[in-house]
Amino acid sequence: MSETTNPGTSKIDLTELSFDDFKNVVTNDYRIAYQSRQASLIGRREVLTGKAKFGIFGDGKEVAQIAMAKAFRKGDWRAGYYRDQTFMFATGMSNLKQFFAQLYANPDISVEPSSGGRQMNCHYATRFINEDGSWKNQVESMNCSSDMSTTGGHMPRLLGLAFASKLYRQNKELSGINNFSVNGNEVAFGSIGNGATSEGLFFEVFNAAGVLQVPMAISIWDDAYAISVPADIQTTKGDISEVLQGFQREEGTNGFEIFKVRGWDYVALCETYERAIAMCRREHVPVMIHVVEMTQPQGHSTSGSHERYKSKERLEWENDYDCLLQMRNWMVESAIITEDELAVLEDEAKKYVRECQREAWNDLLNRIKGEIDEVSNLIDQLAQVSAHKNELDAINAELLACVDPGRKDTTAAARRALWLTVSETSAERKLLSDWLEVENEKNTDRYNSKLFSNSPDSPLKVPVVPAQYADDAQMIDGREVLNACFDANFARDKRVVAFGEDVGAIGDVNQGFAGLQAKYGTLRIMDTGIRESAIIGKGLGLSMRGLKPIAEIQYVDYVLYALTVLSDDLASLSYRTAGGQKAPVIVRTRGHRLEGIWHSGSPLGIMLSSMRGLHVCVPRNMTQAAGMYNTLLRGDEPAIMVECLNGYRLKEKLPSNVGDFTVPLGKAEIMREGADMTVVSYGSTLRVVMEAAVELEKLGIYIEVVDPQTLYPFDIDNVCGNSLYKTNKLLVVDEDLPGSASAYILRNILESQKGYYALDAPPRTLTAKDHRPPYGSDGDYFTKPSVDDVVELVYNMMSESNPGKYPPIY
Ligand SMILES: Cc1ncc(C[n+]2csc(CCOP(=O)(O)OP(=O)(O)O)c2C)c(N)n1
Ligand SMILES: [Mg+2]
Repeated sequence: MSETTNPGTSKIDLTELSFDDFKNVVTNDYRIAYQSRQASLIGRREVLTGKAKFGIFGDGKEVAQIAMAKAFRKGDWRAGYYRDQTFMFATGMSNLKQFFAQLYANPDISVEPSSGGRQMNCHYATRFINEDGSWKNQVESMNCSSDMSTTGGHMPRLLGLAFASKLYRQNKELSGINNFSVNGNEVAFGSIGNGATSEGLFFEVFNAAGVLQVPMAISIWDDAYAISVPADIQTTKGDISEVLQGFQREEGTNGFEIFKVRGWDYVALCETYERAIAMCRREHVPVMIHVVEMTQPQGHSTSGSHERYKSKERLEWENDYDCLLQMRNWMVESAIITEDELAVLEDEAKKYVRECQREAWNDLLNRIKGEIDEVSNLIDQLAQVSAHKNELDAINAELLACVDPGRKDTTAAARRALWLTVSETSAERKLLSDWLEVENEKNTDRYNSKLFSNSPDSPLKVPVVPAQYADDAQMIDGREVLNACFDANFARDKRVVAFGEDVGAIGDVNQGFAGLQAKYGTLRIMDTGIRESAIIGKGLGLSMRGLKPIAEIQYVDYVLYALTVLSDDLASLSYRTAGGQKAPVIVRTRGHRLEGIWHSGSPLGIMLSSMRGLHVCVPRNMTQAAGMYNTLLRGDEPAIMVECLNGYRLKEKLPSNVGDFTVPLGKAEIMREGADMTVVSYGSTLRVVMEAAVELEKLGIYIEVVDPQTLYPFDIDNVCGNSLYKTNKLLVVDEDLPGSASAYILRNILESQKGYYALDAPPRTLTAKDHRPPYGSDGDYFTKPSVDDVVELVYNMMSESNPGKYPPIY
């Protein structure tokens, strides 16, 4: 069979088409929808017979997606959810063979380009960056941002994708950039289930789009259920477009254009999408198309059957109003096609889908069979010379008997054969272990690669440019150093934009952007509403479309309000697309000690464990922060920067190359040398430790203070570990909770850097207490590590080792 082709769907205009053309268009649409339905039916069977793990399909949603695809153009974007296979087939962004390759978790991106087998089926993505990480031309392709399984999780990204069109249209400085936009004409298409509209993210983004007036077209696929929970438990009045009527744009107001259409009415759907999207594209008004009366012919997913919770009447209604059946009836009644012609079409479609399924299955199976042959030959050869012939034969027999074998079976067989023969030496055994080594490398690439872009533009590869200082360099407030850095970067690169709460007019609550909106305009430095998830979503969408966003979360404590977007979407993007997509967002925030329970947070442990896929920068002062911004703004990977809240007014020396010097990520610095103990700290506690070092010197103790500067990556050159080999004692100080970021740091030093072997005393951590810091200086003193705490803990550790020299203080 030739490579699967996607006929695509064409515009339907009853006034201009001849009957034959019209018939072709309609027939072709029906064919795509019918093939898609077959894919769902076969897909479910493949799961139930054990060839795939799980299946969720777009049956019952086909016809609306055909209509939506007609309005989708090159340059446009999709951010949707797991029901959109028909849309993906109809636009040509995916095809049937890829559909099955994903169902079978084929890790080869040439066969399964959406996720390289990493995501469940119907989780789509187009690969919009090249192998080397560089951008493809997005204007010439149709673009699909990567799906997630979380209901509504994609909404913030959708907003950002739409917002990019607005900036490309309105900011004339961007007009020279033509591989991302043509005058902002691109529409961001979203889809979401009726149930998922109950999520907070939906409402947050919906409101933001109404305010921002962006070309966002959100389709709600309403099948009246969210798994088993019916609409009246999900939605006020049981009807989302009804309750959102207040968002309807009126004469002289902003807002949405809201449409409601039935999911089985092909003609109405085509007309609605054509009208809605034209308006959205032309006027940059957000539109919502509420598609009602949709069905789920096979229930929600392969996890259960809907007969358990739908009434007999409902199930009968779903049969009668199946969109394919309704479209079919309409085609026959309107004399567009005959029953006989349809029978041929349907028969061919069934065969075609089956063929695609078989090809996809055989593609994977044949590769694995080849690997089984290889490894079983090697085990067989080993068996001939081994004292464990019988056991090795048994391993082989088990491998060869595997039903639906996978790579875990081949690798496990090789590993077990090597265990058995651990005390033997032979050329045959060496061949097997060599094979395993090569396979392990390939499997690491298949299953563990691309957490970051790792491209030539990775921030880890940005050249290091030291800060330079004029002889008469000014000492200025830390915030002014940052301000000068941002100013230089806005001037240097017109793609840089910054936004957040109070970022625009007043230049953020600590004045880092002060004066910059007046200088660079409201399309570069922007205020936003109080909507942290939407802020990060904007960053995601803008950065996917070639801009360089600095998305500000006012205080680190409010990062939690954007955590799902940061963790589920941004952090996992590169990994879950196997390097097919990237979003180099710089998240700017500030934290550590100040005053009050929600203004003193330092939840680095939360960040480290939920945002693997972002660099985590914890600069000790604003100069280091500026250098890290300079690095990140020249790189292509996402990061979060936690500035020290209590550092903006401390004086720092202004580098003469404030917009150009770079602080490399993952490079720890020794802040003070000492032979008695290695003390590792970062952010605001670093200053505390430096003060403590002065006091300790008076007690005859010399600590070596190390600032890792970034927690991810952590101290690439083993500066901490090497220091520990000198001092043999280790203390980690931070103001996160006990066992949080400090445990992460310990693990890096003791395990990864092998520091354990250098210890001559138990390693310690000094952190905040288990609760949040009370408001007030006393609350801070008794909750967060103070200079006094550091001095005493260091002293006590020395005293434990040598009580004669360091008698107990009290
Ligand atoms: C954040 C989150 N909560 C819960 C789930 C589990 N879940 C998956 S699909 C689903 C129902 C979604 O219903 P709806 O939005 O109406 O879409 P439909 O599947 O009906 O098309 C639920 C609860 C999830 N994936 N993500
Ligand atoms: Mg639903």
